[in-house]
Amino acid sequence: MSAALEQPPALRGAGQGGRAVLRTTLTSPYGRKVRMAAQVLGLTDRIELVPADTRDPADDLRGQNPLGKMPCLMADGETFYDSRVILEFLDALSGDRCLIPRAGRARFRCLTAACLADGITDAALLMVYEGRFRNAEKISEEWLAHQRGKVERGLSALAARPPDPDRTDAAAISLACALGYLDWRAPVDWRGRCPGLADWLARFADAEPAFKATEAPT
Ligand SMILES: N[C@@H](CCC(=O)N[C@@H](CS)C(=O)NCC(=O)O)C(=O)O
Repeated sequence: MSAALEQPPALRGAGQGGRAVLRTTLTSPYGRKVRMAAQVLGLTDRIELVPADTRDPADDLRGQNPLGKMPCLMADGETFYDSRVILEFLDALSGDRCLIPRAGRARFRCLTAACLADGITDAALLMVYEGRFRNAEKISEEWLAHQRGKVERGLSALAARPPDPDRTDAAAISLACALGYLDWRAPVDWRGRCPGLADWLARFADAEPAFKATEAPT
């Protein structure tokens, strides 16, 4: 059978009803990217969410992703991580290719903006982990300042050139999830520093129902 005639993969897996399995908590900002993408692409019903505990050595997650990180998607006999790869996989699967432009300069601009937003989340997460994994007397203010600089410079760059708030692509999803995480963990006063980005998030949340629908329950 030629590749063109092959049955397309269908997000099948070991979840209930043969659904694919997504390992993530509802609070993970990267997991939220995937949950948002699935909703935007109309794939939510084909994915079962199975919570993961990244600190528990007995959790299967470390066997599924040797890095022990979530999100991790098991679909169609394969395991996919990290969130960027999963977004690309879901986008390709949906056939619409609306999250990441297929080719050209627009593709690399979108991916770079998404990486910048993810990098803000990475730095904010490292600030949170500094408090979580170290005893109070060992917390490094220098390290926290180093990470805070990344968050602040990243926010300034995105405030200067934000993605279109009326268009849900990978860059907008990453930025919205990064800002949602900053709201939750508050490692910097991002709303005070970047009121333009606060306006951006409000407009994006109005335009894209998947943002509010994927908020972690409080
Ligand atoms: N680049 C990864 C980052 C994933 C990540 O760091 N996830 C956090 C949870 S929000 C995690 O699994 N942390 C556990 C660890 O680093 O051991 C992605 O985009 O998926």
